[in-house]
Amino acid sequence: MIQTPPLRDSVLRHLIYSIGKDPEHAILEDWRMALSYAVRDRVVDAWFKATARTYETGAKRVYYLSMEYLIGRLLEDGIVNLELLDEARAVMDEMERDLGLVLADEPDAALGNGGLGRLAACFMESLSTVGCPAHGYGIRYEHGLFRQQFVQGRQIEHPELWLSQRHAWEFERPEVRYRIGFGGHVDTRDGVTRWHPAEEVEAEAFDTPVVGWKGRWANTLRLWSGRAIHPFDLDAFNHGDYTRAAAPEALARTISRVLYPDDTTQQGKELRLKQEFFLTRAALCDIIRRFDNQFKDVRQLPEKVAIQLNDTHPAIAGPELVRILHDERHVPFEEAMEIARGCLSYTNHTLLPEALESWDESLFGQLLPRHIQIIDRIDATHAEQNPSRTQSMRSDHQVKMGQLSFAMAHKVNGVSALHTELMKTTVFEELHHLHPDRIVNQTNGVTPRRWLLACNPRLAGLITEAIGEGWVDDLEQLEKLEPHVQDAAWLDRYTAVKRDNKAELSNWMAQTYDLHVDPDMLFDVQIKRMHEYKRQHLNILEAIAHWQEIREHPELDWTPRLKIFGGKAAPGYFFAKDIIRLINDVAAVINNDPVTNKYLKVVFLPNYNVSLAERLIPASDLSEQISTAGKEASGTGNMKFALNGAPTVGTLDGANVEIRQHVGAENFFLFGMTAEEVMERREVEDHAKKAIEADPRLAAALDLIHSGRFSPGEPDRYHNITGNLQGADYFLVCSDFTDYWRAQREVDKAFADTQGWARMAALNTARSGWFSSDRTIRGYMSDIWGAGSLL
Ligand code: F58
Repeated sequence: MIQTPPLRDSVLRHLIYSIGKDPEHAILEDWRMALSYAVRDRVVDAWFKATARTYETGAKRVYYLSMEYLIGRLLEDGIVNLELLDEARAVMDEMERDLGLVLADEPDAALGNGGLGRLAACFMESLSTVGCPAHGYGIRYEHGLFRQQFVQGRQIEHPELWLSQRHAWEFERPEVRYRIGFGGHVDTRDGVTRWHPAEEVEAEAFDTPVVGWKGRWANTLRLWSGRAIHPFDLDAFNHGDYTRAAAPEALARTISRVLYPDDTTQQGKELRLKQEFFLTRAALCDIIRRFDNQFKDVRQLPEKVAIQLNDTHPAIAGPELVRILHDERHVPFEEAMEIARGCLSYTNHTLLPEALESWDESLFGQLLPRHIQIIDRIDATHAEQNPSRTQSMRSDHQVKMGQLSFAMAHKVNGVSALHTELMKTTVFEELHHLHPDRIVNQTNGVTPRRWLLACNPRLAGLITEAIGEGWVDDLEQLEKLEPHVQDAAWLDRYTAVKRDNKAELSNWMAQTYDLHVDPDMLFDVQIKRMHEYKRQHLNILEAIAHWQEIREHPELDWTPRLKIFGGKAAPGYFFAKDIIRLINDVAAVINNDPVTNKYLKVVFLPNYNVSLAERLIPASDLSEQISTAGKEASGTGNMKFALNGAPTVGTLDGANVEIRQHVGAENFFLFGMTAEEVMERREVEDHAKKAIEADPRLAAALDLIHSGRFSPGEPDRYHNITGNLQGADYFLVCSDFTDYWRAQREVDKAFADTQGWARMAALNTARSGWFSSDRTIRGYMSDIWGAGSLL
C-alpha cells in the first residue's frame, strides 16, 4: 500500500507534475486542478478497496440506470466526505488562495433537468455512504442543461459547456467499448432469430468515482460517450472531401451531444430513443460481461444483479435483456422473461399524462426491429398469463413504456406515499389489480452531506456542537436537537446562523447582480423547474395582491418580505416562459415602488442550478411548495428546505404530506385543496370565475396584469396567462388563491415573532432526519434489490 502524503505535498506535486505549473505562475484553475487531483488520489484509494471487496465477496451488485445525473460540483463533495476541509483551507491559505473561490471555479456538471436527475446524484452518494456495491450508468452529455439568461425579462438559452473547462473527476476507459446497433433487419435460421443492425456506433466508458462519508466506500458512475467504429474516412480525405472524412465521428458523437431539456413533455424524437437504447445496451453489455467474469450460469443473474430503471427512459432494458438471453444465449423465451424480471425494477416519477413515455410504433420498429417483436411476445405472454387484462403495451400505434416497464419489473415504486397510492388508482390501476404486491413506496430523500454539512457549514457546526457528528450518516439523530430547541440561548444561536447565511446571500446578490436587499426581510423562496402545475404564477399573483394591500395602508407594520424565484423553462414551453417574464416584469414594477419596497421585493435569479440551490437553501426562511395537489410526485427541494430550517408553505402534495407529518402540523403552513378535492373541483362549472368573483384581491391582481400594468405599451402581453386563469384554469390557481393568501398572512404574523419562528425553524431541522437518501437507499436495498452493505 502506498503511503498517503500530506495534502499540501500532494497538491504541490500535482501542480508541478500533473498540471505543469509552478506556484508563482499558477492561475486559479491550476490550483483547483491540483487540489482536485490531490483529493482524487484519496478517493481512488477508497475506490480500489471497495472494488476488491466486492469481487472477494461475490456480493449482489446494484446497477442504477438513469438518463440523467444532476451532479453539480464534485471537489467540495470529495473534500467534505474525506474530512479534508480544514486541511484544504490551510493549504490554500498558505498558497494565498481562497478555498471558496477555488471550489467555485469548478464547472457544474448539469447532466440532468431537475428532481429526477438530482435524485440519481443523491442516490449515488448514499449508495457509497451505506457501502452498497453499485454502479450508476448514464450518458456523458457534451452539453448539459442549457444556461439561462434574461434579456428584458425573457429567458434566453445558451449552450452549456461544462466539458470545455478542465475537471479532474473522470477516467477515460478507451478499452471499455461496446457496439450499439440501430435499424436493419431480423432473420431466423435453424430456429435462431438474429438482429442485423444497419448502423452501429460505439459507446466508450468514462468513470467517475463517487466517494461516501469518511471515504469508507466508493462506487463508480460510468457515463457513456458516442464514438465511431471507424472514426476517419481516409479515402474521402485523400479525395479532398474533408467534411465527409470526419463525418462518421461527428455522427457517432451526436448521440451523446446534448441532454434533452424537456422535463415534462414526452416528445418522441428519434435521437432521444437512440440515446435511451445507447445507454441501456451499453450498460447491459457491461453488466453481463462483469457477471460472466465471475459466475457461470445466466440463471443466477437475479441472485447477483439488481437493475433499477430510473423512470421508463431505460425501459428498453427489459426487451434487450430478453433478446440477449433468448437470441444470443438460447434461453427459452418465457424463462428469459422471468430472469429479466428477477433483475429489473422500475421507479415512476410522474403521473402527468403528457410525461408518460410512449413511442410511435413505426419509428420504434425502424430503429429497433427485433425489440418490437420481443415486446409483442412479452405482451402476448403477459396477456396469456393474465387473461382478464384489457390494456396492452401497444395501442393507438404507440408502444407504452410504462406498461412495458411494469410488466418486466419485479417491483415498481412511487417516490412518496401519496404518489404511490395514486399510481394504484390511476395509471397503473389495472396492472396493480393483476399484481397487487408489485407496487411499493420509497419516499425520496436527499444526501445530508451535500445538503447540510457542505452547503450550510454554520448550521452543521452548531448541530455537531450540540449532539456530536453522528447525524451526518444517521440523520435521524437530529431529533436529539429537540431539548436544545427549548433553550432560548441556543435558539438565538440558531437564529444568528440563519441571519449570517442571509447576510452572505445578500452580499453575493449585491456583488453578482447589483441587487440590494435587507437580510432582515423574510426570505421566501421558490426554486424549481418552471411548470404550470408547480404554480409559480400563484406565488406572483399573491405578491401582486399583497403589494396592492401595502399600497393602500403603507402606515401599517408589514412583515418585510423578499420573494426569490429561480428555475428554467423548457425551451418550447411557452406558457412557462411567459410566467418567467411576468415575474420579472412584476419585480421591475414592485421593486421600484418607493411606497412599498421596504416591505416587499421580488427577484428572479437567472440560471438556477445545483450550486445556486446550495447558496439559497441555507439562507431561506420560507419554502414554497405550492403545486396542485396530486401533481408533484414527491419533490426533494421541499426536504432540503425543511432540513435547513425553512418551514414550508405548501399543499398536501407529494412528500409535503410526509414532511408535515414529521415536522408537526403546527410547524407547516398548510393551504389548498387535497388531491381528492382537486378532482371534484374540476367538475364544478366555471370554477375559476367563481373563485375570482369570491375574492376581490384575486380579481384586482388579475385585472392589473390584464390591463398592462406590468407590460407598459403592450397590454396584451399576458392575456394568455389571464385568459387561462379566468377560463379552464386546469391547475386551479384561482380556486386555491384565497387559502394561499390566508396562509401567507399567517406566515407574516409568525415571522414577526422572532423566538416563535426560530423554534419552528429549528424543529423543522430536528424532525427532518427521516428525509435522508441513506434511509431511501436502505429501503430499496431491502424491499426491492435484496442487496446488502459490505461495510
Ligand atoms: C421529478 N421528475 C418529479 N422528471 O417531478 C418530482 O416530484 C420528484 O421529486 C423527482 O422527479 C424525483 O423523484 C422529474 O424531475 C424529469 O425531469 C424528467 C426528465 C426527462 C423527461 C421526463 C421528465
